[in-house]
Amino acid sequence: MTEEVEIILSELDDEELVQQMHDDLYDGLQEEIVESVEILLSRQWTPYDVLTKALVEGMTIVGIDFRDGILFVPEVLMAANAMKSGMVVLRPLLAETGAPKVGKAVIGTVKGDIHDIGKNLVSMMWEGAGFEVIDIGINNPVENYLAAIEEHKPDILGMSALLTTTMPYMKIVVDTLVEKGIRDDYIVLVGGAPLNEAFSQSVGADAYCRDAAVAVETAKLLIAQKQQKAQIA
Ligand code: B1M
Repeated sequence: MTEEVEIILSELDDEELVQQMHDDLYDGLQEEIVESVEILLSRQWTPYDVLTKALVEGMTIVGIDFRDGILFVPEVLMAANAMKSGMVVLRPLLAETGAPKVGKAVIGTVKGDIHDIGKNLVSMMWEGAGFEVIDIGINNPVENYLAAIEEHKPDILGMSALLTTTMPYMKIVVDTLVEKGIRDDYIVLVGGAPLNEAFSQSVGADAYCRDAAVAVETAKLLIAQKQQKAQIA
């Protein structure tokens, strides 16, 4: 008979703890993930490093095994929920910059698509970089985007799609903005694992953001360019 050894998370060194977090994420263990996130933060890890090195890397492993048919939807959902619990701890820390607001963004996952982990990361990173972010959630028809931009008057409209079947919906949103004559009022940024730069151009977006860090850089850059143009005009 094999004896189960209880792991004391706080006794693991950083490398072992991150490895354990990847395993705990894989097993969907929310409490353990929250505890480990707190331990790393108490060891002076930056919230960004905890997010990218422990949580995002762990979720990448889950993604690979989902693709390969080793994990199925219920397990992936549990992993996603564990990741979200960790993000609850990190969110206020990433947002805590005290910097003046550099711009406003509306972001949402497109119609037919309920993936939101990547979008939530982008929201958090934007908030952390000093943006005011209005997150309209998942499964958004064009009407939701229109209502949100009408209400909040953002600089940026961000769209996320994780499925090859839902990514074309981004074109419907951009085309609707064009039809209404308001396309140029917004910087349109798109992202999600199946997208690329060529796709972004084909739907008429301003830029494709490979990941949350790129989403921050791109948003800052395009807002600065827009402000420069406005000054010249
Ligand atoms: Co889904 N799923 N899923 N899934 N799922 C994928 C996307 C898939 C690639 C898995 C696979 O087969 N390998 C595959 C899509 C295949 C395809 O279209 N080619 C797939 C499938 C098929 C499905 C279902 C159809 C499965 C089924 O029911 N048979 C179903 C669809 C449901 C629907 O949406 N209608 C489904 C369901 C689910 C769950 C509900 C179980 C769960 C989602 C839970 C949730 O989000 N709350 C889930 C998950 C978790 C995944 C994987 C495993 C992980 C996605 C993720 O969170 N990645 C995914 C496999 C994978 O991508 N490796 C998969 C981590 C996240 C940090 O990365 O989302 O890429 P990502 O975001 C990045 C960048 O892309 C970028 O920045 C983020 C941070 O760096 N980014 C943006 C994203 N959005 C952005 C927006 C921006 C800017 C940057 O705006 C400016």
